[in-house]
Amino acid sequence: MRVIRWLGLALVTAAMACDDDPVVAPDPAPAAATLYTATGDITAKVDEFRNALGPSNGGTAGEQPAGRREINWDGAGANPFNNRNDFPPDFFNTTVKVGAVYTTAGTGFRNDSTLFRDLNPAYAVEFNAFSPTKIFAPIGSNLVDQLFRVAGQPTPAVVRGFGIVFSDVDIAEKTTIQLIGQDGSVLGTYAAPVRSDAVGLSFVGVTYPDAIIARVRITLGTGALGATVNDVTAGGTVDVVVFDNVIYGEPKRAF
Ligand SMILES: [Ca+2]
Ligand SMILES: [Ca+2]
Ligand SMILES: [Ca+2]
Repeated sequence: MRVIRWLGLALVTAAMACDDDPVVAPDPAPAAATLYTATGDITAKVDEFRNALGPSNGGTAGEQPAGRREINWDGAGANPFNNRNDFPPDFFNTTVKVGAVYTTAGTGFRNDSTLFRDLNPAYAVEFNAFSPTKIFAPIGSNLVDQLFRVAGQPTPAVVRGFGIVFSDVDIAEKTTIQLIGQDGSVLGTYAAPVRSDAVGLSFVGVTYPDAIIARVRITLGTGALGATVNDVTAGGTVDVVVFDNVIYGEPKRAF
């Protein structure tokens, strides 16, 4: 009995001590991510991901209440810049107003209508389009970041989901999307599955309940494209990977 009374006193003391302490919020629980991956015939999984984000907002400027945005690289407006290494990194927020801006540690970006065979003839048998006929890659690096903006504005934004179609993922766990929050913290890193059929497409997408993704670091295989850089399945030493459609939640103004 005495032991119990002492324990009770100890608990009361502890509670009083807590009352005097500054209030410190507990660390927030990690947000629950929903993962979508597919290889081979990826169409159904891509549609499932699109539907999870909601209806398409097309190129409507300004923040919309819900839904998604998508870049397929195929629109005629991009034609003047295609098959060059200087595709404008903000094309998909200034010319086409879908709230996407790209950065890379490399030297530029290329939107290619030849399956990159004009860069290296050997690439034509490696790469394919999901949406014909243009596919995209950074030049001089295999890293590219996608940042989000309120569509058509310079205002930084966050999204609740991001998905991407890759072409020619040959090595497991190397082609990834790393989702990053407003404070720079890594929300999660997710790999695209290795290609499994003659077409060679892979999809990875992630959704969260709320718009918390401020940036996505996209890692394409293990090395940059190049005129003398052959793919690992064509006698080379690096896994070259490019991408096609990117699909993401409606960009919401970041606070
Ligand atoms: Ca395309
Ligand atoms: Ca290959
Ligand atoms: Ca490859």
